[in-house]
Amino acid sequence: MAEGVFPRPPTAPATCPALESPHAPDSRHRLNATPDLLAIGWPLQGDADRARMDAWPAVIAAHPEARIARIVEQHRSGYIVAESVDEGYPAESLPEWQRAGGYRKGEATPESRPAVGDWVLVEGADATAKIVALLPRYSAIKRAAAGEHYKQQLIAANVDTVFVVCGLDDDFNPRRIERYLLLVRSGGAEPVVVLSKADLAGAGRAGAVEEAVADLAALGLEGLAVVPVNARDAASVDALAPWLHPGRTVVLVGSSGAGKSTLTNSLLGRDRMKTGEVRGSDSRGRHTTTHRALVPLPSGACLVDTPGMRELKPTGEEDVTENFSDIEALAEQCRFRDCAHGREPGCAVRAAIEAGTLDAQRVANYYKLRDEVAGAAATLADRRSEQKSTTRHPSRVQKAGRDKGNRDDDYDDD
Ligand SMILES: Nc1nc2c(ncn2[C@@H]2O[C@H](COP(=O)(O)OP(=O)(O)OP(=O)(O)O)[C@@H](O)[C@H]2O)c(=O)[nH]1
Ligand SMILES: [Mg+2]
Ligand SMILES: [Zn+2]
Repeated sequence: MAEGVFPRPPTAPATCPALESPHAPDSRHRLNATPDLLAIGWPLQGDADRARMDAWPAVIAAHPEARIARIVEQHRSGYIVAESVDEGYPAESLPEWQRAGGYRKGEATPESRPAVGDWVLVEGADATAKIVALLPRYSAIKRAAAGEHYKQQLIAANVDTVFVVCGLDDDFNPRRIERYLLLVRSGGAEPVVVLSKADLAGAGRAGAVEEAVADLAALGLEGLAVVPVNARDAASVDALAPWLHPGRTVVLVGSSGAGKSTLTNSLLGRDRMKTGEVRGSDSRGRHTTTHRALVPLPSGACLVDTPGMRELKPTGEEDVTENFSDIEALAEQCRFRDCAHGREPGCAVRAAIEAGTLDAQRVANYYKLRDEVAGAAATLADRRSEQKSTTRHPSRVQKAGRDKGNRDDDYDDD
């Protein structure tokens, strides 16, 4: 558990002022934020925020006794929620969220259970604090969980921006970054590539940072921000300020050892998250961070630190073409509509590769990702139809619930 914040259950369950007048003529009135909620990332009241909170008043009105809180930590054993910067406490979740999540009838799918960043309604205080509802989320960063069975894993909810952290030591790999961007974009958040360890790039060789930035520019992703930093240096991480305004939530993703927790500490101005040395031989991290945690920053933004993950399997809901629109545009110019860009005459994709204007590896990555997404989409469709048709098997479901409790999914896979 993170130092200095938890647990301190609210002794007097102060009703959130936003909920004080459940019969106000305009139910939107109850979405007015308190300073406490604003400090943990409550969306500011701009029109865009209002629109994405459209469905909230109805849920809030259905629980007049409840207080608004945010999930700030997610452990295998359960959730920590907070109602302000310094109040975090364990809260019991709904029984259906405590059962092993799956796609059998009657089970809550993993992605329908709360994750760090979710806004929830809580009733009761101290040991009786209980999450009673989940406010519909406006963005969700997810992947298919590692492992042989199809399962979605929610990395964080209600985030505006995802910092894809990639170390400029042996960690740097444009193909892997491309994968991250696919998952981030389909989750409804803006990706920013943060190239950490800029001070170590190319073992100090001049121009190494610029080369990495150029490699990413070659991905052809218009408007993609790429920010090289030394995560240990507060002045250097200032370059991330444009994404760290009040009311905004940012999640850090990247492999173990990339510097996510180091960055968190530098932005926070103190060492709250534990960090760990990487292996000298291959720069791999040691999975120092083991749970996701939301940290309010002095800038007013919230940052979610996560455990490292290397493998990123698509869930099947991604739109691959959106991320490779340049290749799609070329393919439209091929002579044959069903051109496989192999030996067909008049292939515009192959011509571009031969002319050196398109990277062959990137094309290969595109088709690989497209096939993976298609495979995952087929499995997802199967699971969803199974969930509709199979009858529940009570003994199995109960056993799973007893054994696993409020388990979280596998975090790490590299
Ligand atoms: N020189 C240098 N070292 C860095 C930088 N960022 C991180 N490190 C070091 O890299 C190691 C790993 O950093 P962490 O912040 O623990 O990495 P992490 O991404 O949180 O790793 P996990 O929690 O395992 O996922 C630590 O020894 C950091 O001091 C950087 O920009 N420059
Ligand atoms: Mg960490
Ligand atoms: Zn072709």
